[in-house]
Amino acid sequence: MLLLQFSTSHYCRKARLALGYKGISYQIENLTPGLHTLRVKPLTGLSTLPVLLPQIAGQPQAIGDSSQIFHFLESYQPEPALFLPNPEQQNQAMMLEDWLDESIGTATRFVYYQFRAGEGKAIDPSPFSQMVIQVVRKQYGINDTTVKLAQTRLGNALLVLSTYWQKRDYLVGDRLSIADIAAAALLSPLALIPEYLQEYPQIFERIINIHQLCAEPLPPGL
Ligand SMILES: N[C@@H](CCC(=O)N[C@@H](CS)C(=O)NCC(=O)O)C(=O)O
Repeated sequence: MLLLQFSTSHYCRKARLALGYKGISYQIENLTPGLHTLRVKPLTGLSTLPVLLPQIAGQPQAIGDSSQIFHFLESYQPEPALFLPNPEQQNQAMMLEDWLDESIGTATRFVYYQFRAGEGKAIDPSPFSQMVIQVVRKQYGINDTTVKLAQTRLGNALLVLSTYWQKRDYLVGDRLSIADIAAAALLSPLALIPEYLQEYPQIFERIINIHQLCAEPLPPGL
């Protein structure tokens, strides 16, 4: 299998965690932001990464969107399972995954790129990196006002998730699910921001633990 990705994307990390959890071997092709659409749009009709190319006879040519990649992987190789056997719990895990994808992953992006353009500029002050950051900020409408809203949304989410993860090891049910993997991936960029690292140590402990369960190298900052 081949995973088309941006090396730093938290949604691509989400796909890698699932592949790693299932122990599926795969290769990676890192694409250049902007130019990536030329490669990706004809394959999926989308402009986003990750995209998985199974490269297996009888399987789809390309799967776009990390949630669809989860579904494909689960049907392609059911064990170890990403989906929970109890239908009610699986619905809950799917709802959490969707909330993490559509709301929290976006909020993380806003807060992260604000940090990288300001206090965290020293992480990579090169003109190329700063140009990419400015392009991303423009593309997604990242500014002081939208960042403030994202910070509030993220603060609420981190409180809820740390309460869940403090009560038990997994967000839903008694084993790892798509909800845990989505949370571990989509919150991971916050590990570079000292305030989040200090305020929510238990969140980052779980992120580390889930990366270990999925045999995925830890995100920068951890
Ligand atoms: N819902 C999508 C979101 C993926 C996403 O937002 N990917 C970003 C990178 S983090 C992307 O490809 N952005 C480039 C673009 O939109 O052109 C998923 O889960 O795969």
